[in-house]
Amino acid sequence: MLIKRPSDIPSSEITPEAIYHARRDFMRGAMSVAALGVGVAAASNSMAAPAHVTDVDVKGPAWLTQQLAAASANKGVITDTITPYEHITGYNNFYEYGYNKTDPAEKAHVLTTNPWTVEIAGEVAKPGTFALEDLLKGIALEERVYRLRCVEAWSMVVPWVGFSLAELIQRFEPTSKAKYLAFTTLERPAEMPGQKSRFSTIDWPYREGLRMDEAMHPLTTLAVGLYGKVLPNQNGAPLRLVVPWKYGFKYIKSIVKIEFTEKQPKTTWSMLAPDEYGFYANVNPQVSHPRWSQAEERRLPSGLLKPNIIPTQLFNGYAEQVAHLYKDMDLRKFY
Ligand SMILES: Nc1nc2c(c(=O)[nH]1)N[C@H]1C(S)=C(S)[C@@H](COP(=O)(O)O)O[C@H]1N2
Ligand SMILES: [Mo]
Repeated sequence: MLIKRPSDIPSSEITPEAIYHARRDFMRGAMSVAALGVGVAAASNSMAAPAHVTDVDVKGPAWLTQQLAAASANKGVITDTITPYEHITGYNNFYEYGYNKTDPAEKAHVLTTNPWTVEIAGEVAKPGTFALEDLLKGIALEERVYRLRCVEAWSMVVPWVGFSLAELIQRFEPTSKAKYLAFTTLERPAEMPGQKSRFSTIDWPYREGLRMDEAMHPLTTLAVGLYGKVLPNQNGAPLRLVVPWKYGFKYIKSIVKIEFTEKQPKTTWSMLAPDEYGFYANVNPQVSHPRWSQAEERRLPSGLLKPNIIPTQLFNGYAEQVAHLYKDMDLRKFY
């Protein structure tokens, strides 16, 4: 395996894919070395990960690490350059930890994500509260490289590891009344300082929702990993939603409850500012936010000298796959 150690290459030359694939190869290598009975420690030393990767000390339970290592290769269809790990894990929106982009990376490590349970409720034949491990049993994880477009007009390209939400939905046997899904984030102020803040305007817990056909779409993903590893807490560990054709605020993090409902559920940002943020939140360059245009986006990494501004695509570039879901809808009205 002839891969330069990423730490030996000046950062200006690092292509994110190189790091990514080096890491994947390393994980595969470590697995086979372990199987041969050779010391894994020695293998780890010779293929040390770059500092910024080990900075985020993501330790998941053994069952999850094993499931991640067995994940199949990218099923995404895009050729965009993957955003470097340190940007995906260092520039976050997660108001449970504060309003600054660096708050989540600084504070989310205290969150206890193991054990973790998810309540399945509402219009299903088989409701219950399930340990994450049981929820994921028998599910084959896949790498999925998708664009993420935040409503604030920045974007990145993220190599998630996860699976189609549809797979999970079918297990619980939704009733004929199940028209929507309502998701809820953990509420645990002791570990989420933003939930205690007097300056917070959010009515905790954070909530999101999808229409059933959106939830069943094969692109709609529940992610448990990032860059082949356990999802860092700042990115919504241990379980977060990914809906690549919608604005980032739909990608609810650290999910503890999924309820099947007959009526459209209330969602955090549309409750807070209904004129600015809708339930649908489909990426649309033609429908401006009341305070800014959505025609363009700043693709990370982005700096003062190289802002890296690119045009925003309808449905974030996934129109071919998802436009039919909205064929009879006025996208200006249902934003
Ligand atoms: N619980 C919760 N989920 C959340 C948020 C949040 O503040 N709390 N922010 C959302 C927003 S606005 C965006 S853009 C994405 C950012 O995900 P990332 O930090 O993994 O890039 O998470 C979304 N999910
Ligand atoms: Mo966002």
